[in-house]
Amino acid sequence: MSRTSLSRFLIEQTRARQTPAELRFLIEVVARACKMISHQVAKGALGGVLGSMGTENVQGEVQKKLDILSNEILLEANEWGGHLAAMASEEMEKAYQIPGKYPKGSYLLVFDPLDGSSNIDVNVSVGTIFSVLRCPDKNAAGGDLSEDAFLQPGTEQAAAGYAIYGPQTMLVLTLGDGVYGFTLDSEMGSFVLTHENMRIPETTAEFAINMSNMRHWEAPVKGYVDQMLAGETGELKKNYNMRWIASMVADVHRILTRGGVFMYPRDAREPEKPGKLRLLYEANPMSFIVEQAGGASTNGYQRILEVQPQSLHERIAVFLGSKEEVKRITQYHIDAQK
Ligand code: AHM
Ligand code: MG
Repeated sequence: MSRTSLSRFLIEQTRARQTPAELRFLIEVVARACKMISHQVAKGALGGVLGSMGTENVQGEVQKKLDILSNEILLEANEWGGHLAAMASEEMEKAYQIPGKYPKGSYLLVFDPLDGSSNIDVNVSVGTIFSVLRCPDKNAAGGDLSEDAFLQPGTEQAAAGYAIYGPQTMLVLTLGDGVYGFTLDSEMGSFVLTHENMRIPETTAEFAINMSNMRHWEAPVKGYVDQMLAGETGELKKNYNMRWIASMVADVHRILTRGGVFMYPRDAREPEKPGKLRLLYEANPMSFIVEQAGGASTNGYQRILEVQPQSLHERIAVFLGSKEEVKRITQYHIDAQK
């Protein structure tokens, strides 16, 4: 059986869609970095990589050793190739400038180096999420790139993807023309196309939310989840199943595979924060992937991809997955405003 490697897929895409070679190179470099992260994650206790660093990131979250290691792997892999103008990471307060000794390119890379960190020590799937933006021309001239260059709505993404480090390591990718999944053949060391044109079923009977926060939710979310829990006797008239892995990559991967709706609403624990997940590193790339797979994604009121970011580490409420349910929860929010 002839197999399509990630490299071949990218070359064929480049030919068919006139994707710039620089973008192809960028994706290959990110994929290579993900292979290295996968290798580190798989070593676990044997590699001495489990546990915390004893530091906090800019969002006040405890950093795990693997958070830092994964961040360094992505920076080192991507800084020298000449394809990037700058990078931004969930684990770094400020944008990362390409060192002066290397050429600069026309793309920006934004990532959450290891999402789902709370699962690292318990051997549950984690992942890397990334988003690629074009660097606005006005900033291309040289010198340090301002943070403003990254503040583009998700509709401007040139590519987005995630790697999931689970029973298999997979890379799931969109270049804006469908979603493709590649499984890492660890013997050959290459990603092989195994999931062509991934599609999210429009309807579902499965939802994902951290139920322990229920008492902090806003009324529309509480009302919607109450109806799902009521099952056949409620207004939705069907029984729902619930899953919550607490790794967005793993929850989104399940939804891409068999449907479902994922929710991380804003809540009253920290009222000044509009949700837990980050717009640039998590919500935008995942929303791009989900929409490209035929699903939908909103913050309860608006399509996430159309939200104009105000700052690098901005947070947002996220409702994404099967179209019918995302439409329903969005309607609950809109009705609550009337
Ligand atoms: P992280 O980027 O610090 O790992 O946080 C994001 C993660 C998501 O992967 C997941 O959906 C969510 O946080 C889980 O949050 P909670 O622990 O509140 O259930
Ligand atoms: Mg994350």
